[in-house]
Amino acid sequence: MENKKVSRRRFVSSGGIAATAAALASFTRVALQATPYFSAQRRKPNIIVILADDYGWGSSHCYGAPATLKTPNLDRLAREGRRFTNAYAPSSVCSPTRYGIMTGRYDWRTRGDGGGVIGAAAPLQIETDRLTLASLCKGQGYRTAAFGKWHLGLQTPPGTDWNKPLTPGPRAIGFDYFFGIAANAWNGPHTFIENETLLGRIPGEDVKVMEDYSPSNYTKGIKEQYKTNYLMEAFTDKATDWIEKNSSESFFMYYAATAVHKPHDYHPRFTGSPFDRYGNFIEELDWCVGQILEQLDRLKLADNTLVIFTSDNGGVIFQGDPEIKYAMDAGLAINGPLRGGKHSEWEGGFREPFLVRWPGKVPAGTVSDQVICLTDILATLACVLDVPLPNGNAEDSFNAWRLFTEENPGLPIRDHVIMHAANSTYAIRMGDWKLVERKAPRQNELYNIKEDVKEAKNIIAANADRAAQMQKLLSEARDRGYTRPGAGK
Ligand SMILES: [Ca+2]
Repeated sequence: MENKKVSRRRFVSSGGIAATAAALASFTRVALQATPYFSAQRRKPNIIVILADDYGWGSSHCYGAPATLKTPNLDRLAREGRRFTNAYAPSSVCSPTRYGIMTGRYDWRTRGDGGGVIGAAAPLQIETDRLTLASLCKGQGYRTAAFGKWHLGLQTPPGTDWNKPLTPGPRAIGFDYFFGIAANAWNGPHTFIENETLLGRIPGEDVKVMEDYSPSNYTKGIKEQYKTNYLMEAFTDKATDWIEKNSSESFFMYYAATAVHKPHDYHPRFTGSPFDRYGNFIEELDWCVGQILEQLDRLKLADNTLVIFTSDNGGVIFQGDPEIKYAMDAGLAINGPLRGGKHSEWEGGFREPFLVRWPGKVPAGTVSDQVICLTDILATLACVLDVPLPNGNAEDSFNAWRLFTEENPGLPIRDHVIMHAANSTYAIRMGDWKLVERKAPRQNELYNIKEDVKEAKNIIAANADRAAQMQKLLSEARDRGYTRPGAGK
């Protein structure tokens, strides 16, 4: 491995608040990355990554939501594992973050500065020769599957022809099996996809999405559109069945929920949340997480399974959506105390709930304030599997294994994280500071987000040197093509 071995003892002894503060102040010091200490494990662990959609930092009880919002299963993950408070999505919208999670690389390195989501019929966004979470695990003999919302594109440019096999897709980047939908619930073709096959087609008829991918569209050539209220249940049934059928081998499962992205269409048995439809949908998401955890319990797999729960971007706080407005008026701070939400360049767009559970490995009931990025999952799993990361891959992925497992916080694993908003604004966090890069004629902004979590006070004038240093690092990181040391080709 390229990373120098550092003993667990040394990390523990170097931990503590003073060491962390000194490291943050110095900007550039980053701890050497650890190698796994369980390589004698009898069987490699199962790995489950659960990705919620548009699920805000403050939208579960374990992240400060009122107890009247019922999230017992997410709370259970926090109680039995570690809760991160400074986990960042690389983008404040869907597809770019999904690319980042899957590849450990910032999406703008491949797609440019556009920043927005891809269309529902976009071609596959991930290069098929690139290391992904799935291909990493598959390469180690894992069974691999993806369930739920894909939204990473299917087929090749110029985009998806629904009348042809849907390849390349998930199975071209390392998944053995896929069951889910192409993009958002309202997007055509309004029917499930299994592997490369669009299900429910009318024989002899062409499939045609009518027409503009808006909430009112529909699809010709399929027998019956799926009912959006039952999507989450369908994904969960398939996922829990798959776990059972594949539990004789180590497995990797990526479960991408459609909750709590609109439409807020939940199973009718979820009723009565004081936050109305939005709250009911959150409670269904929580229930689905619980189904997966219960399946692990039933099969006695929980002790050898790493479970990660997070979200692709912050929650929507658009007051023009009456269901969102109702929940907020009823007292739900969707993104906790953070400013802004989905799409934005503010913390509410990027900072995500991030829960990690692995009994016996991840200390139960603990909290980490360390900065991590969702792109770090790939390098961390590579550490878990003891696989060196090849150059030219996982370019923005830092191994967070130490932060998952150590009792003491220790030094940061990364000295900065870059964020990219839907309007193509970049921001960079270093230590407690966040620089928002503005295009002329606007001026850059600097916030101390530890002291000013709401990003209310731009203090760039008094900290011009720091801002210039951060701007330089941001520009260099963009130009260089990678941020993980040694990741260049
Ligand atoms: Ca999303």
